[in-house]
Amino acid sequence: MGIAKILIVDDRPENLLTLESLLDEPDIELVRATSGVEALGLTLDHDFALVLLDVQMPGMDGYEVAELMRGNKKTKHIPIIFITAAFRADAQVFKGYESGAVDYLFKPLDERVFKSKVGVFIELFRHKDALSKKTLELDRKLVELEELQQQLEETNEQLRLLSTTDGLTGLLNKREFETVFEKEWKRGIRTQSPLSLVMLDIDFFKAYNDTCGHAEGDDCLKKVAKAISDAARRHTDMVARVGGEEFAVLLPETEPEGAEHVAKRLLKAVYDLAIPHKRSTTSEFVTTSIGVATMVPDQGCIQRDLFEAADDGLYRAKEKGRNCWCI
Ligand code: GH3
Ligand code: MG
Ligand code: MG
Ligand code: MG
Repeated sequence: MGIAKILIVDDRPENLLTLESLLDEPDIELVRATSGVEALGLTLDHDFALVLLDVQMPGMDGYEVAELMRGNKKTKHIPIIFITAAFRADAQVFKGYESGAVDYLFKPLDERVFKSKVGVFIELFRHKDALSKKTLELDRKLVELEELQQQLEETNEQLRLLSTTDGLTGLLNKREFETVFEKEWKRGIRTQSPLSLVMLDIDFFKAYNDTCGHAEGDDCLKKVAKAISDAARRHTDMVARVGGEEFAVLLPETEPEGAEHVAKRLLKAVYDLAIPHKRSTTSEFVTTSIGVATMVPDQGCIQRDLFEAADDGLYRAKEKGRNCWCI
């Protein structure tokens, strides 16, 4: 248990001695003042559990000290007990309460009454002290919890990215693409607007890997992915890596003409990367074959039909000689 500090204020040293003898306890520390001014100064420097204040003092009297303490933010919470020779019926007693005293004690002091009243304030002080320590501890815990919460959010975001994107290219992965595709298909049913799908496959990529090595193959995949991503310009366009060297671009609310336009742009964007490909029979550079399809969801068709139509287009583009697109 901590030490409780009590300020005793009296202009007469013999009165201070009486108070000291009554308060001679190991868990109480006494601080003495023999004037109002001295007492006020001390209340600013210490955290007192209680002030025992003489009323009649030359210069600044007890009432003035109490009023000034109540008027100061730093000292207004400190309990004050007046010690006076006045009688209980004396009108002065009320003045004391008005100036901010919490209690009165009368001289000559009754030891039992004195000790029990002082004891109440020491108890109160200890409770307050323990409470403010708990509050501090709780504040610290709260900060820790907020930090943990933030870490958790960051981890969740990392997990979300890991589970929805492709590690090599940063594009949506196949699973996320299927989720998005289904969502857009359902939205298309509600809005009855056309949904287009473009499927791309890199030409002779096995040969590219075989001649340049797997690492350079990966590098090529990254470049192609970025070119496709940059060329799909609408913020609603969704680009995914759906196979080793296969990509899908979903174009919501896009008519066939718009989708064909995008297909042409994608074809050119990859070609313009000018990545040398020695074993391609159609071009000196890495190229793609592209299939395009458009459907208004639910008008006599299911989601799978759109995927198969785009895939058919891709197959025909390969048949046609690659580095081209087909509807
Ligand atoms: P086609 O023109 O008919 O599409 O021929 P292709 O060689 O591109 O097609 P195929 O399906 O025979 O080969 C695809 C190759 O893609 C096989 C594999 O070496 C390569 N590949 C698939 N995934 C990866 C990958 O993550 N990194 C690398 N470097 N290569 C990959
Ligand atoms: Mg006095
Ligand atoms: Mg393929
Ligand atoms: Mg291929």
